[in-house]
Parts: sequence; C-alpha cells; structure tokens
Amino acid sequence: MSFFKKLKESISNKTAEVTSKFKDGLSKTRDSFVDKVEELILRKKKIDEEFYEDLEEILIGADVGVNTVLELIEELRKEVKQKKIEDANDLKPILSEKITELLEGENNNSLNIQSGRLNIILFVGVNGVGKTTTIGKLAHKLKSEGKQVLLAAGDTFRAGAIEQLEVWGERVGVEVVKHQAGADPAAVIYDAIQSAKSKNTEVLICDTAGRLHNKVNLMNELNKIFRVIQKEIPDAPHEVLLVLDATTGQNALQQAKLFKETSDVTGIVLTKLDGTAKGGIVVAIRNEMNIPVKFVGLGEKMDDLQEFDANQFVNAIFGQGFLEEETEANPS
Ligand SMILES: Nc1nc2c(ncn2[C@@H]2O[C@H](COP(=O)(O)OP(=O)(O)OP(=O)(O)O)[C@@H](O)[C@H]2O)c(=O)[nH]1
Ligand SMILES: [Mg+2]
Repeated sequence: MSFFKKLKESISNKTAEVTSKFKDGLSKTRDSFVDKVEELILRKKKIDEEFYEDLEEILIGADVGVNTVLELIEELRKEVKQKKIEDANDLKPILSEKITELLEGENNNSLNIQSGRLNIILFVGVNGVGKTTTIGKLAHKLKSEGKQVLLAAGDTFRAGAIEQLEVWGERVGVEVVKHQAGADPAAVIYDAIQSAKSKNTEVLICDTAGRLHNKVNLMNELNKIFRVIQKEIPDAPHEVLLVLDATTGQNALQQAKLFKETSDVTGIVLTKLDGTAKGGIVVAIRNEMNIPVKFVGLGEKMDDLQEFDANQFVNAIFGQGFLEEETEANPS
C-alpha cells in the first residue's frame, strides 16, 4: 500500500473513530430529541402554527435555551417561507443545518498552545463538574501528541483532590506538582511554574478548587492565582477553561455567566454529555455566551474527551436518516 493510501486510510479510520465516540456519547440526547422530532413530523405532516409550537417545546425540553430556540424557530420560519416548504419532513435537513450554523460561529476551537514557550492552561468551574477528570484526559491527549506536560494540584481545599490528580498523573504518565492539603493554591501554582521552567515543559495544566458556597472567596482565590501566574509569565494563562456539567442544564449557563464576569474565560469544556438527554445545552451555551466550546466530555475514561466539532455533534444527534436527506437536498 502506498504511503498516501495508508495516510488516507488512517485519517479516515480516525474520523470514523471520532464519529462513533460522538454517536455513543450523545445517544441519550439522540434517542430522546430525535424521536420526539420524528414523532412530531409523523403526527403533523404539515407545517403550521401548532407544528412550530410543538417543535419549540421539544427544543426547550432538550435544553437548547429559550432565547436560542426563539431565534432558531424564526430562522426556520424564514426558510420555510422562502423555499415554500409545506411538508414537515422537508424541515429535517434545514433544522440540522440551522443548528450546525449556530454551533459553528466564527470561533476557533483549538487550544492556544505554541511551541517554544511554556503554555499555561488554568481550569476553573464549580465543584463536581469534572475539572480534575478533564485535566487527566487533556494531559493524556497532549502527551499522546508528543507534548511534555506537567500538572499543578491547585485544589488544596477538597479532601482527596490532590490524590485524585495524582492518580490521573500516574495513569497518563505525567508528573504532578503538589503541596499539602490546605496549602495556598497560588503557592502550588508558583512552584509548578518554576518546575515547568526548569524542565522546559511545554504545557502546564493547573487544577483549582470549585467551592461555590462562597462566591467571593472563590473569586479572590482565582484572582490571586492569576496574579501569581502573570507575574511569572505576563501573557499567561494562555487558556482559562471553564468546565460545565451538561447534566445541570440551564444552571450551567448561569455558571458560565458568573465566571465570565470575574475571569477571562477563553473556552468551555462541557462534560457529561453522555449522561444527559439534554445535549441541546451546547447550542444554548454556544449561542448565548460568545465563548467557544473547545471540548466535550463523553464519558469518564481517558479517551472520552473530544474536541468540539459542530458537524460531528449535529450528525451524531440527528443520525443517518437526517443526514441522507440533507445530502440529497444539497448534493454538493
Ligand atoms: N459520565 C461522565 N462523567 C464524568 C465526565 N467528566 C467527569 N465525570 C465524573 O464526574 C465526577 C466529578 O468529576 P471531577 O473531575 O472530580 O470534578 P471536579 O470539577 O474536579 O470536582 P471538584 O474537585 O469537587 O471541584 C467524577 O465521578 C467523574 O468521573 C464525563 O464527561 N462523563
Ligand atoms: Mg477536582
């Protein structure tokens, strides 16, 4: 087999692998959301006011968010009018196309990692959303891309948090800089930066505590961490990733607003999409927050972190039936 053929095959295997990860991870959303849309189309057949109202309800039920749903329905109405569509079945490819458009935006999903410098990624988010787990998965991903990674155990607050990060460190073969429980998180991160500098580390990923019961404390702590990082490396942190738990629905949107007010969040990681039928939250966050969703968590294992991709996401949700019709409608 020629080199190019092999390369092509390996790329297409990789694409198929990613597609199936998205499909598996989003099966709950697909089963509930698409079944409801299919049922509505079968029941109504024609597009009328009641059809839009029912569709609105299904979308809101999938956590797409009221504002986004209203926008989406407005877009659909325009398209239906313009293309003189009557049959409800013909709306399916348009619906998936519009959702893809909302998700694509102009944002760049890739991480701001540059070679030849120490890149610092800070993870923030309330407790239990999946920060530490995502750090483990991301460390694994970056390491398998050949990058030298170091972790900082900046959650000195929650019992067991340091050990949890160490377990991930061992699992993926990455070193962890830590202090004792209860130590100053900013001091841990300071030490981690010194260690990273001395080892020529490419990426330092910092964990933080997620206590929200005292919002002012949490924000003060994060501010102190920012100051320490910036004193050492003025243009860092290069990424501030806010982790949100998809199963918390509209609450996740509230958290995003809160963190956006207090820190310069550069990207969102939406975890536990595998555990919810309401994957529409991605659309709400993407549309209402103006912060790119950079990764999605589709399970608890180290391979279950995927770069967010609007097309893969929509394809995984709408499945083959929708897709085939779309290809027929746009045979480009
Ligand atoms: N199903 C599923 N579970 C996940 C995912 N991401 C994280 N989890 C689980 O969510 C739980 C909490 O994850 P942690 O990583 O400890 O969350 P955290 O934000 O670090 O929590 P604190 O340290 O308490 O602030 C763990 O049981 C993880 O295995 C995901 O994408 N899918
Ligand atoms: Mg944690």
